[in-house]
Amino acid sequence: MNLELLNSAINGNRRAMARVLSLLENRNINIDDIKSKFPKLFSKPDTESWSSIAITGAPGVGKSCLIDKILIEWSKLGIRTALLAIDPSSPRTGGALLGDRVRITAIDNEEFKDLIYVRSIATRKSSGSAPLIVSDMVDFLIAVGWERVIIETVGSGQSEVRCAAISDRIVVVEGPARGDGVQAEKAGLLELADAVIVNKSDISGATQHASEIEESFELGIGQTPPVILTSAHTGDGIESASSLLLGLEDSGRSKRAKWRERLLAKHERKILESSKLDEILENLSIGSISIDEALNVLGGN
Ligand SMILES: Nc1nc2c(ncn2[C@@H]2O[C@H](COP(=O)(O)OP(=O)(O)OP(=O)(O)O)[C@@H](O)[C@H]2O)c(=O)[nH]1
Ligand SMILES: [Mg+2]
Repeated sequence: MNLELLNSAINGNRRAMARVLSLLENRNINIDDIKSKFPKLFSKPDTESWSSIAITGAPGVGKSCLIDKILIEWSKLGIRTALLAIDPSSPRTGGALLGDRVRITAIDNEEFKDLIYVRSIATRKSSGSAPLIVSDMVDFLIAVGWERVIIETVGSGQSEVRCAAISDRIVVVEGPARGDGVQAEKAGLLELADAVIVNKSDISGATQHASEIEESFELGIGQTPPVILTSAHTGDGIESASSLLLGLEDSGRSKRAKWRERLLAKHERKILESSKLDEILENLSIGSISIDEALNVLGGN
């Protein structure tokens, strides 16, 4: 382990921090090794508020535009925020797409530069490990002093949903109604929501969709998460959304759904990263062991 690099990252050198994040992303360094070398950094007292928040929702609903505005609001309060934008596009075309998908202008502001860190992560190559890689990166960012970490991820696809589930809070972003109400897939994502933002309130159908979502929540059990209307274009609702998110509570009903996803992610990682995986796959393919036997070997401790 490169202690000099780690010390430099811990002391606030951004380039060193970015290099450590790359090492974590490429699985060339283990977060547990960093934790054992710098236990104090990772043993911060439990604060009342959350450290990581996922902003998730369908492509194009305006997550990035919204985050841009939220970053500005939080920067005005002096809050240091890091954004990890999960990009599911292929690493080959990713380079060009990444810049496009994350339109964060808040960092162009000299005044806020030191308060904001933005990084894209192309997850295609990491398959099932993505959620736990993101989780390691979040832990590191918080250990080196970032107060809040936002994870932007599209809310479709198992891996993306799990990237959201590793965070302390989940915000689901929606757009105006498209006439299809609240479908099953959407309901699955809404189950994880601690808050819902219906963005593009400048377009007709947003208010209607917010009501549809509220109604769908009323049918469920437990506490209903707040549903907020915003427009990242006109700025309507941004200030109140930004402050609501800062103090957002863990909606009890989303807790179990989050833990289910975390459990599955951890289990999947255990299997995918096992040194015995190749051998077990070979044995399965020649029929010398059963699936249950394979799981006993791979999923055990
Ligand atoms: N009318 C309107 N358009 C918006 C609003 N917010 C974002 N948009 C537009 O919606 C499009 C998508 O915005 P993004 O912020 O890139 O959406 P995203 O959810 O981050 O998209 P992906 O990262 O690709 O999943 C852009 O053309 C934005 O200009 C809004 O409040 N009102
Ligand atoms: Mg985006």
